[in-house]
Amino acid sequence: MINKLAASELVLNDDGSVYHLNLLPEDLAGKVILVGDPDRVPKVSKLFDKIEVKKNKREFYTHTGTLRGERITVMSTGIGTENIDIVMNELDALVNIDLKEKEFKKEHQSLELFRLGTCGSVNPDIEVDNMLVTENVVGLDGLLHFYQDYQFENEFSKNFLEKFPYENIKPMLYFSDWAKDISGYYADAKYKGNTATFPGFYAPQGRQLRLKALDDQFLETLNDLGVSNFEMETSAIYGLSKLLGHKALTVNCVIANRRRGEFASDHHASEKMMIEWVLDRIIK
Ligand code: R1P
Ligand code: URA
Repeated sequence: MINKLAASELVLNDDGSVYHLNLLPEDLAGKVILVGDPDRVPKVSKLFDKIEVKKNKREFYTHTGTLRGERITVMSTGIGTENIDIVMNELDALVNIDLKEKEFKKEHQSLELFRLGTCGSVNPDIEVDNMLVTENVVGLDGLLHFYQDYQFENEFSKNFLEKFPYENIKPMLYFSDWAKDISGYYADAKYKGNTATFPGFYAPQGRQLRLKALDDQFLETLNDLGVSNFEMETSAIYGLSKLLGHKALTVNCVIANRRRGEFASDHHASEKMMIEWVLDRIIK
């Protein structure tokens, strides 16, 4: 492997910060909350004791501060796995690459990443306004096909791949080792499940406005294969965390029940409940 990275490969801003996230290594804590919506960042950081760093570029807003004496970062990723590709590689560069020398560090640092997102359930029994922790994730987005050594196997993935009926879509499956032992953080979560991540919100998730989706039975088919909920980031977070040696755990607030056609009556209240629930558990 080439050790010294070219300026075109590890791109830095004039102040030495990583190109898209606009952060320096000292701006980042070891525990990082990832949210999709930039407006969710201040909703999290207002619960910190103090905020030391506020930086942004494009859809990537970062606040770092302390909570109950521990350093913590919250960052928005925007929508989609293509943004997660940037977030994960640049977060990793901040801790595992010497940005001045452009060389890999000898000691590996593992980050603890917590996605706090929103999702739609495809299991009719999973009710809106509740949180769901992702154990396994099915990537139907395609990002991880561009990396080597990407496929992870367990019982869920074997069964899913064997029965997945759509020939033109190549699923990638990952799981969080961490979610298997969530006793440390999320033991009392109401729902644990298998999340599917998509490269879109409408037909990719089986929504039909004026255009027809691939299959009228898409939600039922995926639910029958064990999928509990749909969103747009977790496959890339779990897959790249695994490859880069970071720990990751997703909690999504269920704001839509797709099978019953229901949407949360007040998704801001559900989001607030999720933020408080997670912060209470990750920093005691
Ligand atoms: C779609 O509305 C967005 O909401 C979900 C999806 O994953 C997608 O990013 O998550 P966030 O609320 O974290 O953005
Ligand atoms: N986010 C998604 O990606 N899908 C939903 O149904 C709800 C939130």
